[in-house]
Amino acid sequence: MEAASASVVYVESGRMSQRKRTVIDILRGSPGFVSGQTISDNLGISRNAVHKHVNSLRERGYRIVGVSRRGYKLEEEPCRLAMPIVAKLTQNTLFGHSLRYHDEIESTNAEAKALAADGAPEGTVVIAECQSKGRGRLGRKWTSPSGKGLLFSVILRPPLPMTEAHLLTLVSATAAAEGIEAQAKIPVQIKWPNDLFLNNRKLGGILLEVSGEHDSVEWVVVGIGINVNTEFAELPAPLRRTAISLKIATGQPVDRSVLLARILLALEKSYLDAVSSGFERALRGFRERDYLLHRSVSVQTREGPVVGEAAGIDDRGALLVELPHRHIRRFHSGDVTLQ
Ligand code: BT5
Repeated sequence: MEAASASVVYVESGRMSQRKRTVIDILRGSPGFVSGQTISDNLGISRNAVHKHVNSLRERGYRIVGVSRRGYKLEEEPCRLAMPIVAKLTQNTLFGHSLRYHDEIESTNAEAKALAADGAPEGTVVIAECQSKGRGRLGRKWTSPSGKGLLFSVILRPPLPMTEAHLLTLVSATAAAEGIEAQAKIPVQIKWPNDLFLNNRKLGGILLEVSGEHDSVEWVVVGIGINVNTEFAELPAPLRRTAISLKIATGQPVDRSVLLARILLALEKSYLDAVSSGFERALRGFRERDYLLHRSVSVQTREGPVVGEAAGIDDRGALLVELPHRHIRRFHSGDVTLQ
């Protein structure tokens, strides 16, 4: 079901069942606790089923307290982007003409790919508060609590050969870094090829997916995930040693709607500049923020790890690594860890 307002389309995921909506409505309607029995009578389901709905709502960002013999109380609803503000700040721009907002989705990249394959125009943006199957590269996962990060994907139709499409990862990472720096007033670094880094930890990631034939790109989907207002305790345990959010770094909450608009505007500028004048500006932006430069790194390759000192990127966006005897090796893709 879709409802259009200005350039924003609110796409109802349809994934939240009527029962869950009713549970929320009942809790909203009461300032105090509501017993599990009241909810189960109202819905005609068992108390165990009520408990399961409550747990699933908690996963979607609803803070519901449960106290035995008293019942449940809704303390906080998940934060939502103010899409009219995003639309206003990006009005009359290429990346502001079609903003498709989802409360919940499997993956904004998967949705944008389906739309692109269906002919959606360049500049279509898919945004979600949370993803049930957020994707990283190589089948990895991207996780983010509802309403706390930025999760979005932009459809591009660049007049580029397939051999240059990967450079759009650098364009996107640089633009995202610029948008974040302008808003949060902190320097962001980029870890080749697709990570946004802050205080030696991962703040965000870019996932580029490309379709084309022979030598011409048909469409590109740029997916961007950024930890914005995520609290340390909300990070999944395995990420607590490697990840960071803007809120954790600065102690201040960040207006996600303004940040999204800033990044879309920066991305549009860098993208249009890259397709009309080449990748020099993006390469410069990357080099100013190169997290790996002069660090001892290990690059995973099919033949095993290659260890050396990171020596920047070349004009094709390949990572340069200096091996013993000043021998420089180029990597066009791969995973890099610090030694
Ligand atoms: C990335 O992959 O970093 C690309 C992430 C792109 C996510 C966006 S969200 C919107 C759009 N829709 C999607 O479905 N995806 C895109 P990669 O370099 O493969 O890194 C993935 C790894 O990052 C995981 O294996 C975790 O170790 C780590 N990770 C997952 N979630 C994280 C988070 N919130 N913060 C920091 N690290 C995270």
